[in-house]
Amino acid sequence: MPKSAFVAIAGRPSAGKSTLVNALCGEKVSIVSPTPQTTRNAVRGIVNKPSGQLVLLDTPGFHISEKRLNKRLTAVAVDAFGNADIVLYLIDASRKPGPEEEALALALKGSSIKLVAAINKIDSPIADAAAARAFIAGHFPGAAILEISALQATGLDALLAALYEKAPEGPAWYPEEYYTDQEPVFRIAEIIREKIINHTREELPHAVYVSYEDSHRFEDGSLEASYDLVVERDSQKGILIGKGGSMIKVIREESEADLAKIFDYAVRLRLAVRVDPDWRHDEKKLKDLIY
Ligand SMILES: Nc1nc2c(ncn2[C@@H]2O[C@H](COP(=O)(O)OP(=O)(O)OP(=O)(O)O)[C@@H](O)[C@H]2O)c(=O)[nH]1
Ligand SMILES: [Mg+2]
Repeated sequence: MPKSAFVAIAGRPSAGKSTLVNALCGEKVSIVSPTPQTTRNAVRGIVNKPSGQLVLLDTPGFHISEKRLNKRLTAVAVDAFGNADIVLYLIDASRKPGPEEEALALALKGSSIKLVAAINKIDSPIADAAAARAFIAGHFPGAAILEISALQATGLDALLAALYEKAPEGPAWYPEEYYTDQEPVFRIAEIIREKIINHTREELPHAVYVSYEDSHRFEDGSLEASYDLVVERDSQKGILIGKGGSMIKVIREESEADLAKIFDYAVRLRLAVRVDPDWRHDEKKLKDLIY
């Protein structure tokens, strides 16, 4: 009987959760950036092996903050932990475990789910795997602890073996050829958001959402899709547009180049910038965008 499990990935912002999901799936499932709080949704990546199927749930980083957006992100993550068969707890060896790591460990301890722990970024010159190991062993005595580099794809076979060992028997949830269940409209918006995050600094990456407006399919199979890059204030519009439209052009071109690798049809983007005043304070909007 093959195995089948939902595996939620838990970790602080920038621990490398999305990089790991992409490495395990062998495809760009989830967007990645050096800016914390990049992932905003429980994004599913699917691993298919002869021994069965793992549905990986990438989650927003677990972060302690009074800001509405951050609270919502953490709530989405905690919700995913509760809905999983296994939690894969990812700890960043290049950062000291502080109060936030303690809070995350406590949140995971409270639930009765199976846990596998992985120490990530062991390739980093400042990695302290021993400190991470001691922290995990202190909170989860007897837990399986793997050492990996999601970036360099090392230690992943042993990690998969540990996950399959814990997985219950059961039928696959998705057809074997699937590596994600995301709709194209969402994936395109995410790729655009990744380019925005990677080209802007400080508050702007957090102040933007990407909204699908409409699309048109041509006879040759290509797709033209319109998206709005939505900011909180008028003063932020200029940054995204750039001098003579230079920034929005780079965002569009880099996005289209990535999309050409993901889809087997050409995607042309029409991007515009607009303001949705203080959207991060709007509870209903946050629920629509972050789930
Ligand atoms: N050196 C090193 N860097 C890594 C590794 N894994 C991820 N990173 C880097 O860490 C940063 C954050 O990676 P993400 O995968 O976006 O982290 P995340 O946990 O998904 O972050 P959020 O979505 O913000 O919670 C990026 O710059 C990655 O390139 C690793 O194994 N080694
Ligand atoms: Mg992420």
